[in-house]
Amino acid sequence: MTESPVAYESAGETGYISVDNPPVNSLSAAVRKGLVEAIDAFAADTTAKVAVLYCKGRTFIAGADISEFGKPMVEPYLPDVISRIENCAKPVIAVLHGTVLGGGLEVALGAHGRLAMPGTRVGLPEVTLGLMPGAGGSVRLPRLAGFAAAVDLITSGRQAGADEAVALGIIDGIPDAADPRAAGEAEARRWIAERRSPRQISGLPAPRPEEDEIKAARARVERSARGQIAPVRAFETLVAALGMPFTEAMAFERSAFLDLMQTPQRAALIHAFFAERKAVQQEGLKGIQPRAIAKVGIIGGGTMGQGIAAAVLNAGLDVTLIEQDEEAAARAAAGLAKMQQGAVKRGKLSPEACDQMLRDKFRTAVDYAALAEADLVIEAVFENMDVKQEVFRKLDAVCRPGAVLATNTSYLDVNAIAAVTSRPADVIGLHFFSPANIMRLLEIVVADKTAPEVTATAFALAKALGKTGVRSGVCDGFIGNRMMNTYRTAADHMVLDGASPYDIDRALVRFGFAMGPYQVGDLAGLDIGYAARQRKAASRDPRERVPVFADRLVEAGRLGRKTGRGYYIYDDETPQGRPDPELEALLTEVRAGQPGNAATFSDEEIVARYMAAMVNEGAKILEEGIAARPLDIDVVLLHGYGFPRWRGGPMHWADAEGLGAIAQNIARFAETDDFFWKVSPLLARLAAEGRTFETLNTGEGAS
Ligand code: 3H9
Repeated sequence: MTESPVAYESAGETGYISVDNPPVNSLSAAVRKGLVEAIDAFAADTTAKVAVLYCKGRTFIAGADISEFGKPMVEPYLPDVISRIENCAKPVIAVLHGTVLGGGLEVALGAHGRLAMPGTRVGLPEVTLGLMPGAGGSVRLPRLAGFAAAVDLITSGRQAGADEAVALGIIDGIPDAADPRAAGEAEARRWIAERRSPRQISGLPAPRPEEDEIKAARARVERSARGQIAPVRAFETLVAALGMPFTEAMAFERSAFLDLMQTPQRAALIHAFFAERKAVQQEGLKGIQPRAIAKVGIIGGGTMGQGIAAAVLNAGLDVTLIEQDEEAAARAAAGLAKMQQGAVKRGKLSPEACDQMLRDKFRTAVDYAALAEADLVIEAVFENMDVKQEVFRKLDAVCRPGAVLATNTSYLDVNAIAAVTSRPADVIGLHFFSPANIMRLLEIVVADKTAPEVTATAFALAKALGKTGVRSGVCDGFIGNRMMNTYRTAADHMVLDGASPYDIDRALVRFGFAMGPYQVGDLAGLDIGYAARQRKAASRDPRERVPVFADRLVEAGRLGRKTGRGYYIYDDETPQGRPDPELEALLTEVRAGQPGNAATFSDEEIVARYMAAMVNEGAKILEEGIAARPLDIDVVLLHGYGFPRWRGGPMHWADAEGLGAIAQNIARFAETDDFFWKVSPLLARLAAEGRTFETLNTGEGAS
């Protein structure tokens, strides 16, 4: 028989219930069963007057065991476990530490008193998994903390720090004790001396918010839900349950929770949760020690170089930034300081820490010799092969043996960059996304000769910077930009064939993207794509369709937001952009003489083409081994390209949509354009075999 992860220990007048289920003490079936048995043991313990419930390891219970979701539920169910705790005739005090989330907080709300160690964070993050609290969280929290706080925490899923949790009445205090057990011991002694009896949250009256307050809160929740059903369902359930007796309210919450459990959004969000964690787990790197990184050099102090410098400094590392001359170096330093001030304003950085890091950990230089001691150098200069190769030649000359040499190129061949050095094994691509101090994605581009130790170092760096590293092989644009180029092209073809860019943006925002492709283009600057098209013009296949309209805009000086006009017009009245009435005339002119230029595209057709292009390119990327697993692609699109998280990423979306349907769509599109639309053999094979991309994530049937 395996030992229970929950223990009951009788120690005189205090009983201790401890949970030990690493890594995060999630509420597996064994923990739920163990909790019931421990409560029974406490109830039967005639000497113990108060029980202390605490957890071993890094955190109090961090929630239900997410890996059990989607599988048949096993008794005892969590609401029943919590009700056993709450209905215990003797008081139970929960002592919290770490991240007390979801079912973990619900367990704590079943206890009769709650303390939280300094640094504890509490929250009900179920909506971030497409769920809502399912074990009394939305029924007990309003009774304890009031309507507004409960709605805020439950519909946003955000975590509150210990101080805020005290202010909201969620916990009773923050003890000054060595550990949760010691804190519980002292509190139990106090309760025994004061002869306290259990205080049940279920016995408190539910708040009665005014209609206006409910209406305003509903509007806020609906506005921020952006396509997600869980926050809205959680809100409506919470509100309706306020008018019900406690037991009825609990059953009502449970039924909404079980409904949400069946939704594709829940499956997608949980896929995203595990994909993020699996992306950084690299089987091939097990046991390989990363190199120590303390001193980082950055070449190039433009927006990207500044963002990388900020991210590296925020991780506590030392930065030397190289610019061409003193003036450019001063500009870069000023830009960085402004960026860090922004972090101070957002409360992400204390003013003292900001001053200290800029003073002690950051310097600029114009001479590469300043990089002699660097452990890692990240090049972020102009995107041009000759320029980058020149930088790497210089780095090769000055850097110490063992230094990792990284390029932040977003398209160029990392093998060709490595080849100009005498140490290609030390060269790797680190593709940051702008703004680099904020965006979570880091594409780790492993070149042919990159040493595994260098790749391991890149993953360790990503973790230290608080980013999610995703491994990519070398190809034009790596995983993300290569896919973006393809789905952007599918959008451009629709425009050439008669669709309005505004309709395309609208359809894709409705699908859940943060922005449509033409809004993104305006934000990034239309000159970027223009320059790339000019570069490739000479080698272009004559069958390739060129988005002439995009060239025309640039040639007319309409570069996007930075010039106040691109696809949209940006002015004081409409800083977010409004459609330009002159664009249609330009499009009509460009389309004249093109085949199929009178086509109309429904929102559904727009999404079908855009997504088919994305998924098909993803399949090609897998076939070529550029991405190792479909989940890596999902993480790239989720964290770097505004893909709606509640759809799980393009490859997960494709599985849910059905690979057969997507392959058929591609065949239909190819009837009029078989140059662009070529179904990936991998996609065709999976579709024919009735398989999903997910089977490649698990290794099942992979080839
Ligand atoms: C819920 O509670 C529903 C209830 O209302 C009702 C029920 C009836 N389950 O993130 P990390 C694993 S919904 C299973 O790298 P960190 C994770 O996969 C749940 N596994 O560490 C990883 O495994 P591996 C509400 C879990 O320190 C390892 O633990 N709760 C769970 O950066 C370490 O995780 C949540 O949504 C879980 N619940 O962050 C909390 N949590 O090493 C979700 C983690 O094999 N969890 N794992 O890759 C988190 O937010 C973070 O994991 C946490 C720790 C903040 C706890």
